Formats: sequence, C-alpha cells, structure tokens
Amino acid sequence: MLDITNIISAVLKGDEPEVKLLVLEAISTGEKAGDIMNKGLIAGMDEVGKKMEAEDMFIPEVLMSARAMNSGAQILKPHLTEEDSGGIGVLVIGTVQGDQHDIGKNLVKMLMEGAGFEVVDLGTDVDPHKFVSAVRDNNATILAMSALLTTTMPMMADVISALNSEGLRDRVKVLVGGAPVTEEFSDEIGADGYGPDAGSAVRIAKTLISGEV
Ligand code: B1M
Repeated sequence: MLDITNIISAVLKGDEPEVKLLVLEAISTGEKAGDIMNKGLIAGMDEVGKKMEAEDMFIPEVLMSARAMNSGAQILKPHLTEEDSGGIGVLVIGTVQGDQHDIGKNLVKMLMEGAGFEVVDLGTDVDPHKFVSAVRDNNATILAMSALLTTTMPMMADVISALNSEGLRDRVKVLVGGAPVTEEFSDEIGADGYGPDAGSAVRIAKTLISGEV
C-alpha cells in the first residue's frame, strides 16, 4: 500500500501533478477515500497552516498547496459520495463576507451533493443579503455557512439576523462550520446545527431535515 504521508509532502510542496498521481495510486491500491482525504490531503493542509503561522510559508505557496489539495479532492469526489440521487432538499452554501477560504466549504458541498442535496453554491465573501435572497429564491431547506477567520465568524450571526428580519428564519435550518467555529458559538448565535468536519455536517444536515432535532 502507498504511504499516505507522501501525499502530505506533495501538498506541502504545492506539487499538483504529484498530488493527483499519489491520490490515484492510493485509490488503486485500495486505500479508503476518507483516509486519503483526512490523513493525506487535510493533514497536508494542516501542515501548511502551521508553516503559514510560523511564517515559513507565504500566500503564493499556500495557494499552490490549496490548488494541489483541491485537485486531489476532485479525484476523490466520486469515491466519497454515498449516493448520487438528488432530491432530498435544497441547500444553499457559502463562505461568509470578508472570508476567501473555500476548501472546507467545497468539501462540504461535495459531500452534500453526494448525500442527495441540490446544492446552490454562492462561493466566498458572501454578504448577508445574498444569503437571504438565495434562501428565498431557491426555497432552501438548509443554509450552510463556512468561516475560517475569527474576524469573519460574527458574520454568521448577521446572516441569522437578516433571515429573522425577512421573516425567513422559521423556513430554513441554519448549519455552521469552519475551523474557528464551535458548538458553543453555534448555540450562541442561534444556529440549528454545527459540523466540526464535512462528514458530520452531512449527518447533521440529514438529521435537521428529518426533524429529529
Ligand atoms: Co488562510 N488562514 N488566510 N488562507 N488559511 C487560516 C485559516 C489560518 C488559521 C492560518 C494560520 O495563521 N495558522 C489563519 C486564520 C487565523 C484566525 O482567524 N484564527 C489564516 C489567515 C490569518 C489568513 C489571512 C488573513 C492571511 C493574510 O492575508 N495575512 C488571509 C485572509 C484572506 C481572507 O479570507 N480574507 C488568508 C488567506 C488564505 C489563502 C487565500 C492564501 C488560502 C485560502 C485558499 C482557499 O481557500 N481557496 C489560505 C489557506 C489555505 C489557509 C489554511 C492554511 C488552510 C485552510 C484549509 O483550506 N484547510 C488555514 C490554516 C488551517 O486551517 N490549518 C488558514 C483545509 C480544509 C479542508 O479545512 O476549511 O477548516 P477547513 O474545513 C474543514 C472544517 O473546518 C469543516 O470541514 C472541513 C473538513 O472536513 N468545515 C465545515 C468547513 N466549513 C464548514 C461548514 C460546515 C461544516 C463544516 O457547515 C456549513
């Protein structure tokens, strides 16, 4: 079997062709897609984060790593998804205003599509008004928001306030996540659910629509 830690090094180097090759090799040798994602690609980005914090890596290099990680994740996509039928509800997703991070959000999107949600992706730096309009226009069942910066987390509360002002709060379940977000923060701002990772976000989204919480 392939040593998954090679994927960590390739992500760290931002070597996109190498990441693709190693992910394909790992799949063909029978590694589980979830392990390739968590112990390879995500672990690689964690190392990138540490280096970024220590100022051993700078934005252009971080972007190369991010691109390499995304390419690997695209290859894994069909292997990570459980079902491919649509129709369990519309989920609007985006990264909050002021925040450009989208790798985690894209993973959540990927798994939600796989779980059968019709996903409307608003991208990054999404202002509250755009979230609210998308919920209304698409008659969304779930609004999923991602934030990676402690400075942008409070935007989630602003979106919930905007939903309240527009009389839409009772019509949609709000799910939040992203590295700095916690269960406590989620409760504080009145969200309906919090997912520490993409997999649990899917589980919680399904629970929210089945009305079990
Ligand atoms: Co930025 N960045 N970054 N960055 N970046 C972090 C987040 C940081 C922790 C790095 C560090 O200093 N250690 C730090 C934040 C500090 C803080 O606020 N506490 C930081 C900073 C400071 C910044 C800038 C301000 C740097 C600067 O310019 N001086 C700047 C801000 C730009 C902006 O957004 N306005 C910036 C810029 C960037 C890049 C553009 C270079 C790039 C983003 C590229 C992109 O996304 N397209 C980048 C990156 C790549 C990172 C790190 C290294 C990696 C993030 C990532 O993609 N992780 C990150 C350090 C780190 O997290 N280790 C860092 C992999 C991804 C799979 O994990 O997104 O956490 P994550 O998603 C997880 C869970 O959180 C969860 O599921 C995923 C796993 O399954 N999840 C959800 C995510 N969303 C969810 C939603 C849900 C449920 C679960 O429900 C809705």
